[in-house]
Amino acid sequence: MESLTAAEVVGRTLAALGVQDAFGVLGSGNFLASQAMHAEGVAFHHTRHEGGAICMADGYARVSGRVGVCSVHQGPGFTNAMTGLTEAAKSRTPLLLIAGEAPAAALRSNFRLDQAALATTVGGAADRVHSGASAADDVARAFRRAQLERRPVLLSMPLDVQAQPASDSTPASAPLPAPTAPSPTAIAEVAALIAAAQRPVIIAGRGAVLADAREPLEALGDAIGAMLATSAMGNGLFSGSRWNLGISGGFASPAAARLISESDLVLAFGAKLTRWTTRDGALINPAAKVVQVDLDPDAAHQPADVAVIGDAAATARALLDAGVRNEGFRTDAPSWRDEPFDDVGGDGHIDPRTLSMALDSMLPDDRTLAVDSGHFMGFPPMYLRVPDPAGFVFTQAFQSIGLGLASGMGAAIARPDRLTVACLGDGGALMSLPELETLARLRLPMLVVIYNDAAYGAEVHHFGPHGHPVELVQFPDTDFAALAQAAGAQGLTVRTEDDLAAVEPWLARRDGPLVVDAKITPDFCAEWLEEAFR
Ligand SMILES: Cc1ncc(C[n+]2csc(CCOP(=O)(O)OP(=O)(O)O)c2C)c(N)n1
Ligand SMILES: [Mg+2]
Repeated sequence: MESLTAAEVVGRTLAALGVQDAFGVLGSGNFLASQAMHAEGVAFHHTRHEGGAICMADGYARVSGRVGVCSVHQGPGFTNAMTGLTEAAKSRTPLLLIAGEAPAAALRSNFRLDQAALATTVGGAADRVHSGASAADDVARAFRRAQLERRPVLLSMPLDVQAQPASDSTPASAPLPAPTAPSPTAIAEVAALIAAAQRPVIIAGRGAVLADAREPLEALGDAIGAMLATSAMGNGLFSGSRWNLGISGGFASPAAARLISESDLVLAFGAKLTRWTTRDGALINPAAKVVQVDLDPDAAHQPADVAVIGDAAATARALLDAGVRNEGFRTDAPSWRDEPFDDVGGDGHIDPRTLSMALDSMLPDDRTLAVDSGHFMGFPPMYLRVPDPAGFVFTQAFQSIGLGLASGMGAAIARPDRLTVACLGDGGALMSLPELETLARLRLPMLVVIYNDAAYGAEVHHFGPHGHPVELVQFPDTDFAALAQAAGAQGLTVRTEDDLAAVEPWLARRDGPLVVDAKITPDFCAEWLEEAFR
């Protein structure tokens, strides 16, 4: 048999583990491993910046439930991926990042860098291919760790080790352990609080999504008469339910916010109750009891009356098994679409709410919504419905701008059965501009909507009202339709609702990406942002 190198075995092992797609930028340090996995049938999606590659792997993992795989060159290839890696770590995305590494003895290599320290400092785990003999096991261990710990794992591949002779070995695949069950004492304490409550509300977050907890949480809601809500990260978990209040926090409609703040028992499942989910605590009634169910004992951002260490689904089932019942309080959930507003469009600008509502009506329900960061970011989750949590990719765990486009692209590759819509600000779009070429080159049938106010609107609305000059964060208008066309995508400029009619024929074709440059009213500030900066 022809002899293999460790680099080749890395790629072959990833294919043997069932990896179907990988994302990356190739350099000499990751070429051979990536080529080897590609030769074994793994689709390799080449981006133009490692920041895009890591975000694509993250978005892919979030909507598919599979491990995202990203491949980068050592040193700068790796450091270019740092922001996306941090976002993935904070979002608990299972992701494997394979990276070249300068040989241990190459003390003067330009590429020399303590990659493991950097990866762990941002919340990832770090491992290494130790030798040719161990290469297959090293890959399998790192891969499993990403699944088990639900976080990104860096697998560094020192160049000298990559060249060592190695052989394939079938990676052992033990089943993943059962979800953590809550303690009976904790269940009894929660049951007592439920029995004493008049108006319980369930707020489910990303932990509930990862635990696949919709069904037991809905059953619990039925049993105890609770209204249902999610954090922004859990958006979509209760889609279609009559009792679904939507997102708790700044993005909640006034009617939903009132109902949450009137609740006397908040049951948080896999939701940290951050300042965003609670509007700085304002949505939690001072008299309300708070129950925090999480795998992480340190998850709570609010003091909880009862903290339960447990998986969200397992805990909801344990409560049902304990026979909890209450009449509670339920009412048909309000929605943003029922809230009237005065359209502020005109003068060549479209109101971002009008834009979002019109898109919601036009686009197929079977969709994935990816949203970048910025002032605009509330409009898509408020007005554009998603079918389930896999239909929502919200890259806000690190609150970075510029991650939404590539995350959406990864999601589009993972779920070609759905229309992916990436909503970006003009600032975030320009920060991720290299991936416009990738988007066009890969011919992803995606809709990119740029909420273009020709400004870092978040900063304009933050500092402007306090009397600061804001010209530094206001820019000449960018023609994104022209940029899209130059990159090989279709482009459309939208200034009125009527201009959106041109999206319809594209929807029928979906023959590659369409970039909509929506010139939104620049001086209109969303209420949630106004409130956050007050
Ligand atoms: C990488 C990064 N740099 C800077 C910021 C600070 N920041 C937050 S929002 C924002 C403006 C984003 O502008 P744009 O994408 O146009 O969205 P808008 O706020 O205008 O809706 C900036 C610069 C950030 N969050 N992340
Ligand atoms: Mg902007």
